[in-house]
Amino acid sequence: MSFETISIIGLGYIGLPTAAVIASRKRQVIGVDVNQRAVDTVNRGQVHIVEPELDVVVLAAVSGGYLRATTKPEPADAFLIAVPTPFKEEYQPDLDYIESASRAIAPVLKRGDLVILESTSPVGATEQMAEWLAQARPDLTFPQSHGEASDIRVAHCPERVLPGHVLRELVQNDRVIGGMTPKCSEVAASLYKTFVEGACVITDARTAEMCKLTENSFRDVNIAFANELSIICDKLGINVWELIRLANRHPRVNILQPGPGVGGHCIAVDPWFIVSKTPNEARLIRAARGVNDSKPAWVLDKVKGAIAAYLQAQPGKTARDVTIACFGLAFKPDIDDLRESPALEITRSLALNHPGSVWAVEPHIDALPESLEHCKLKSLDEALAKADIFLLLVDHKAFKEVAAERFRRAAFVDTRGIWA
Ligand code: SAJ
Repeated sequence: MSFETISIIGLGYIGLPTAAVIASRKRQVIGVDVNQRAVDTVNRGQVHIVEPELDVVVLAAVSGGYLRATTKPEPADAFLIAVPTPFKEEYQPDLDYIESASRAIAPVLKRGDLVILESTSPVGATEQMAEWLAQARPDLTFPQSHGEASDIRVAHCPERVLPGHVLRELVQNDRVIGGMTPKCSEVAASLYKTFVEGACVITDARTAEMCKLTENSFRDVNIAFANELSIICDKLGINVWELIRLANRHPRVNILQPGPGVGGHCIAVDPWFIVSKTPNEARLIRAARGVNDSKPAWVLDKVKGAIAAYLQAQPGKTARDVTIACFGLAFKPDIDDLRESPALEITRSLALNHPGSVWAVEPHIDALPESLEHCKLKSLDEALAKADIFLLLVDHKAFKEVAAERFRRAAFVDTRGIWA
């Protein structure tokens, strides 16, 4: 099957790179987004999100005439939906964005079109999307009612790219393609094969949905194990990072790294999509979420302990005289993304509750977010020279390079094990 025109719905962290990569293969790509500013930015050949190399690929795609953006869906041969799937109250998946995207493309669908859901979704979401499309277009047939004979093909193909490496992983990663019927999978695979160098592995839609949730839950559970170990080891007076290095010498052990908690908008969210469907069965997955979500509070307790020890050693001083420097705000190393970052949450709580100064050191940003209005952004050198307590939150390269005599100057709490 040949795809003359491909439409990407949602020009965010996944949709825009995907649109640009497909356009770089000299296909006509129409990007659709409800945000007029994002659409205008893309049409100028610029980007509204930070991802290495993305600006170059988008500029080439737009100036070459292969990519353009609009707020209103237009006819195309394939539609890739890459909109957010957050959770709402009680960790229930929120499919509102998928529903509005489906309803928005429904009027322009025509016989033979392919619709792919890329957004990370709870099991059953692809079938639900097909149902919304069928309700809006009773004149067309869909796989849930007409199987292989349907007018419209529907598949789920979850994105799996790592922020910071999106352009490489989009092309090199294997893709799991779950069609609502075998023909749907086959047609979807033929689209991905136009730009994916990894294998395109075929399954059904529900397995593809669960596969993506499983990958991120696997990581969450394993990080929770590391985080729990760090709390146990702290109590027992053992350096957890040395312990993990030693245990990982076993050929069948591979423990991940503890930290201040799990951030980003994927790993801390997706396990809940499993829990919400199977609350009684997903016991370990739920417990892991609890362990990781409670880590920031534990870190704050450690900082309290460090302040108390500092004041004991400095009679006459009060907490008001103590300056705390927080090293790192991003949700993981060497990126500028502060979304759902435990480092940001911890710094914010300190800035609100500590009577002395709280400084943030984040080499990847120029200004602090509004939520840190009580905090000051400082350079690495100034913080290392003047703060009283160091709180290491992100293992940025710049922090790993700090010489031991500089960070040993003050008391520190090291949540990443690079100064410990
Ligand atoms: N983290 C630790 N210890 C570790 C590894 C990670 O504390 O040993 C923390 C990080 O600091 C960060 C969080 O976990 O706060 C998540 O970071 P990450 O690098 O594990 O993952 P993300 O959220 O950037 O991207 C994940 C990836 N999924 C997997 O690796 C299974 C990516 O491939 C997915 O495409 C992405 O989620 C997504 O969009 O779902």
